[in-house]
Amino acid sequence: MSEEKEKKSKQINFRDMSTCEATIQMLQKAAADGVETAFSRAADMKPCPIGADAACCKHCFMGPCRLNSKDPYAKVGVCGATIDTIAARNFARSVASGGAAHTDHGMGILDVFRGVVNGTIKEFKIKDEDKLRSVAASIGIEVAGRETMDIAKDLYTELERTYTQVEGEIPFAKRVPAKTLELWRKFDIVPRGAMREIMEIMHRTHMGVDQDYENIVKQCSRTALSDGWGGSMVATELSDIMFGTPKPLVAGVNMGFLKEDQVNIIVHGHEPLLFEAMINAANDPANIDKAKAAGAQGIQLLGMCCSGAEVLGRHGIPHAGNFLSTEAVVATGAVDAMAVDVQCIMQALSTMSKCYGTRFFTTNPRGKIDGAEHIEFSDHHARECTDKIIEMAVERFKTRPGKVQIPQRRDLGIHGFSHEYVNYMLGGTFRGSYTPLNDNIINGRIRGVAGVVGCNNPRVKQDFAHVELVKELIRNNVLVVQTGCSQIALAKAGLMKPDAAVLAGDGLQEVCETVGMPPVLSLGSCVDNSRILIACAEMVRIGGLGSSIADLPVAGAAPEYYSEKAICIGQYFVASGVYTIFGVTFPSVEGTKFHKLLFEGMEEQGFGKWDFAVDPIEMAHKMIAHIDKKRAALGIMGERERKLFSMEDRRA
Ligand code: BF8
Ligand code: SF4
Repeated sequence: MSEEKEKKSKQINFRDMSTCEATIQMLQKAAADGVETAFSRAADMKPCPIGADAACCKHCFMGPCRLNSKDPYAKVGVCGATIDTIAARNFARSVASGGAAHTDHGMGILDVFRGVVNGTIKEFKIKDEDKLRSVAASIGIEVAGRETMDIAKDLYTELERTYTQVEGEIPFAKRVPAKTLELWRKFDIVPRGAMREIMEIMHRTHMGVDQDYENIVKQCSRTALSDGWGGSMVATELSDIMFGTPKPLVAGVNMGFLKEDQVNIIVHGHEPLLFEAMINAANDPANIDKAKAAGAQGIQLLGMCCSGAEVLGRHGIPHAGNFLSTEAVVATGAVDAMAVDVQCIMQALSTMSKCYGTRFFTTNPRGKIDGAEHIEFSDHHARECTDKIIEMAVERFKTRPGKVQIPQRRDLGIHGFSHEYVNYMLGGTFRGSYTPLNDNIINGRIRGVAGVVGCNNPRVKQDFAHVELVKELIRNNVLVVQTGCSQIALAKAGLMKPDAAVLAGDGLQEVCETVGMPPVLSLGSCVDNSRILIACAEMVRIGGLGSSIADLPVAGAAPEYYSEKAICIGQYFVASGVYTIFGVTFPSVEGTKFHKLLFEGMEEQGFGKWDFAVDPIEMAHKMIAHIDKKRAALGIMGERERKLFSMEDRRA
């Protein structure tokens, strides 16, 4: 970086920008080495205030048109587009892009499933037959007395419709509680295939098409639902079927899992395919021998971001850190290779890797990066790519610059909760069920359930809002479920250990101690937010908490989001009936009709609603207030009975 920038970067107090000790240490090292990161770049580049309020439009070349967010109705664009149209269109394009990311990821998994089903792919197989049967049964496929492969073929054909169906409802609409589905039908937002919904949103946001913010928001809901109950759910369910449904296990998070005497390989990105193949390659004795011949003790694989979060829960592979640690980890000098696929890969990793001699590989034809070495991953010849990366990593180990610096932080916790396991954990083997969860919500030991998910963003202190928000929620007896980078933040803070229950309110603490679970449950990657949707549907089905998802005492939050995927996730939760609050910034102007529709109108229509707060404690109390509002409506606000659930009660 330039001398002036370098001076500035050295002046930054990274403690003001992150609460992750390992990341802070490595950011300081990078600054001392004269290497810039997202933190220093963010300090150097203020966000555009007009863009931040979604008050500019560049959807055609009569513009770009910039409105004044201080006086939003004073001006219109050259074509006459109002602030509501402009903001709604910008929002819609984020939903389309975020939804496309998840559904295309799901499509990649579906491609492999097709290969497994028709026998052309040998690297992967159907690992969890029970899950295959239960997913098939949930969408009306006959399973009794049928061969696994016959069911798998039918499941493939059905799930392909999630993408391609031109009319009618996507298959997983069958999992939606009846009253929620009825509301979607009333508003005509039950998704057809995701390809159609995303195409339509792109068409409608072209200049001169949909210029009614309410109509645009309806299509936002339909497209987002085709992600949550469509592409993301396909990704989760087929990944479980092929790679195994997660069950709780002890696993570690943080940079201390890099080993000075081993060949360290980081896999960063989102599709579990590359990672699963890499695990097989790293366990291959031939590859281990190569590492040993180079003087290493072995091969250490670590995850980052979402595919890392998946294999953390599925296989206990250690996780090196969340989104804002991806550059910092390279500064250790201990990363011999970083292999990436798609999403949340900062382009700067390419230059950063050069500075520290890390071999940096792109593997997916969708995601090449200038300056990176591309070794393409093929579903049909997965090991060609992974073996080559291991070979290059071993080469780099041999020539590793003498001194590496690994922050010695390792945080163990329990990961790998799935909707299926929560069922089993609470209800036991013979009567797996959400009944005990509902009972404990009704009797008030658990006040409600919150999903705390999403990214890091260098505009706010890394991990701070995630950790403070979750601590405040559990202190108030709200059970927290997590995915994505948020989950890694809480794992680093030690909240995924059962003994973290001491930080919970007495009711939640009692339940955690009885079941032996932590007060914060780790569910996986961002596509695994679909597990939260299924859990909500199950809570409705069990009964006692209303008849639609909108009746449940639940709330969702993404306190440090940066990604368009998060906007899509937020919209599908809101459209499913969940109160959803975001931090950092919100892309609309307060007081405008579009803003009011998201923050008030949708709830009046029977959906959930959007909300916004930067301070995590304020955020927690807004979520708790919503949970209490739902409890009051259900008539379960009263004193809670001081008795734990028992088998006797359940039989009665
Ligand atoms: O899908 S939480 S920073 S890694 S976008 Fe990205 Fe955000 Fe992390 Fe995964 Ni999700
Ligand atoms: Fe301006 Fe309208 Fe073109 Fe947008 S679509 S850039 S508001 S003229």
